[in-house]
Amino acid sequence: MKLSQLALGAALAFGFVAGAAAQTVMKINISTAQTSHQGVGIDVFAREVEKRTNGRYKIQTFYNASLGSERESIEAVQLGTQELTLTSTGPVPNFVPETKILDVPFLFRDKAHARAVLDGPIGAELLTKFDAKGFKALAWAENGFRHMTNSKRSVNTPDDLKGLKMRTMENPVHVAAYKGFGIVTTPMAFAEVFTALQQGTVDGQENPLSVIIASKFDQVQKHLSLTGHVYSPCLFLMNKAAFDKLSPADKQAFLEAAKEGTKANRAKVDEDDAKGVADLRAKGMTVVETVDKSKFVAALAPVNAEFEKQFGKANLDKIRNYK
Ligand code: EAX
Repeated sequence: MKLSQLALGAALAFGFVAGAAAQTVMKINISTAQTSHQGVGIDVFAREVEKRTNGRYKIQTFYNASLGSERESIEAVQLGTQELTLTSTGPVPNFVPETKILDVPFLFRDKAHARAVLDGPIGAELLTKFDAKGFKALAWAENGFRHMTNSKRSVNTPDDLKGLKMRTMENPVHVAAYKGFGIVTTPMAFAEVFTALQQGTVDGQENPLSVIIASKFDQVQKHLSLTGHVYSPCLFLMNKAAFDKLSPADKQAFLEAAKEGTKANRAKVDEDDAKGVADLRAKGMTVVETVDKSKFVAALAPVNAEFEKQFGKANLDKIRNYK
């Protein structure tokens, strides 16, 4: 072999090794479809990480709970067997109990209020609570205001909820609140919900319009009521050790990519909220657009008294009155 050939071989071999070493591949997943508000969020996140690190980090995206349910994925991120996940905060209190306060029904007036709280000092402080549990919480994102669907009847007043068997998230605050409405609660991972609705294991479920649309629940549910009973945040979560290994500039890149992902994700929630009702009616659902919220709030008075004891009225008021 000529010297020049040897040099070329060495350069190729070195180039290959250096190239392989220079790109770190990480995984992120969601429980909903790629077309969903969450899918848009992680697709933008992946693109922005690659762009901002000049391709040194590649983010592989997985949809439809193909890597596991939200609870399983949070666990995997905590253990470090998976680097990243975008999840609703539904199962998060099992890991970081401080987030539970956000699940209190009728806490937020509207999306602008919720986003302001999460993007402000209250949200920032909550994000720091993840560090001690093995996570780096990169940013809040959004699932949206949750609404009730079922196969039995139109829900106009809280009385209409009595006796309905509904799937809930694996979240203690939700379960307590929905029991307060007289709902028969069945906590279940999201991936099982479509089949449970189809087979009639449960009568209904509750989720934001974005999730109802992306998951085609109109195929297995007749009635939708815009109860907006609870706001559902999402979170970009990363394994803490994986984050700590990044250079300062790359840390910044991941944080900014998550912010960009959130922007796209919230824009899609807004689009779904604007078009969702017409879309779901066209697919055959009966939609109650306006309910008397004060009646739903009143029905939860005993449960709310419990929540005020548990979380402290001052803490709840701090969120309620945040401007
Ligand atoms: O994150 O479990 C749920 O109902 C969630 O809202 C859904 O998985 C989207």
